[in-house]
Amino acid sequence: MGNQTFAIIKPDAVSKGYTGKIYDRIIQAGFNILSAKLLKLNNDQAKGFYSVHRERPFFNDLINFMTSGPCMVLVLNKPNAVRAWRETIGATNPDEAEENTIRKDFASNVQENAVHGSDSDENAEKEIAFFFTDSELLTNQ
Ligand code: IDP
Ligand code: MG
Repeated sequence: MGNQTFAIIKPDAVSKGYTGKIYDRIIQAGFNILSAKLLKLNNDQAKGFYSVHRERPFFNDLINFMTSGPCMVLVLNKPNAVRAWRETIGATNPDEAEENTIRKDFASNVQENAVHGSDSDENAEKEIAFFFTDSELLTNQ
């Protein structure tokens, strides 16, 4: 299992002022932040990032949501990072998320669900490379 995963603090959470609280959760859960930046996705970035979902009925809404305002993209480091971060964020639908998970505490609904987490080491690597160059990671500085 790899030690890195990719996270997004999504536009709903940034606009509601939850960035700091979610950073606290990241640190309390034992992750090191290897890189982070605040950016506003454009249409091409959002469609490229979520291309696996392009046939899903919620795709257009998802792209509109993800481009609606600034989001924070991060690279997180911890042993078994992908699984550990998915456990920290909870289920996609906050109604199904466990107590004390980020989505349970900060998500509005199944779409505006506060955070993203990679679902495999392979996708973590791809998603990190989508937003960061190697030299932007602390491990390479
Ligand atoms: P994940 O973020 O937990 O990995 P995915 O199934 O990969 O969940 O879906 C990607 C994103 O698409 C979700 O985080 C959420 O923002 C949105 N999404 C997923 N399922 C639905 C849905 O049924 N309705 C609306 N939006 C959805
Ligand atoms: Mg996913």
